[in-house]
Amino acid sequence: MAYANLIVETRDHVGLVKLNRPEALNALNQELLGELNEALMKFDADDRVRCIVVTGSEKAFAAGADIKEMSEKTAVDMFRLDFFADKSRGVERTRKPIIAAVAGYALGGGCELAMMCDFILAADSAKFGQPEINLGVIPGMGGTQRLTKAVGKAKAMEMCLTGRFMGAEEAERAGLVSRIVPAAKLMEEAMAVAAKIADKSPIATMAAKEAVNRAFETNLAEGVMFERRLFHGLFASEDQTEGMAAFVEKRAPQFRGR
Ligand code: CO8
Repeated sequence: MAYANLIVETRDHVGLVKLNRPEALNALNQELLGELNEALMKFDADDRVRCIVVTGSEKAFAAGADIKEMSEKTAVDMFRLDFFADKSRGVERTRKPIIAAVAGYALGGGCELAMMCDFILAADSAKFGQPEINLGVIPGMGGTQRLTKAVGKAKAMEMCLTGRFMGAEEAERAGLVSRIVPAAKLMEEAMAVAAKIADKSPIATMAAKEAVNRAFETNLAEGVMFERRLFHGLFASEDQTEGMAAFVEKRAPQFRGR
């Protein structure tokens, strides 16, 4: 299906979503986020897709929520619409791994969207920031929470209070991104990582995602118990039998998601 603000395609077992509002540096408006929600839910329901990559352009992953769309809204409008809550839920609800491949600006809602994904692969041109403070507001899609968990209080507080941007190297040092790659290689590398994930058992990658995410929601004892139960449960899958048999037989495993 064609979208007004996205380019969506499937390459082998990888679903690729490219945010495509170049005239506004991929600023997130309700229409774009609604489309993203729909595209992700479709990928999640499609058995051929085992990993998803979300990206933007060379200049901007996304320069934030659309300030022009928000500027006329009242508090009642925002509350009534539950602004962006529903529309951004697709990212959180997707059970398959999502990689954010970020080049250029990832600001405000753009930084928050990248952080909602499972990990961020950054081009050396990436710039992260929560500049909402310059507009008289604060992050509203989880930025104060996810940035703090990712980079710690000192950097998160400084960025949210001053609006300072963080370059790729600082972001990697601080733990916001998994790796930096040259901008020209970003998509090649993101697709290669996604293909590597897509080669694993999709049951196991979903379980790994759930278990790592649980670390943010619960205490250590509960998290470890959750992980152990998922680990035990994976022994009911054909993929576990295949993975371990393939190791013993010194051959490559064929995971079928069962
Ligand atoms: N919204 C709308 N339009 C934008 C946005 C945006 N966030 N960012 C850029 N644009 C538009 C510009 O208006 C411009 O359009 P036009 O040509 O029609 O004037 C076009 O994109 C190109 O932008 P610039 O000319 O400004 O490009 P520069 O290279 O000079 O600057 C910057 C790039 C530094 C990224 C600059 O565009 C900028 O500062 N943008 C705004 C960044 C920002 O403040 N982001 C935070 C927005 S608020 C937010 O994200 C809140 C999230 C929480 C929402 C959840 C609600 C519950």
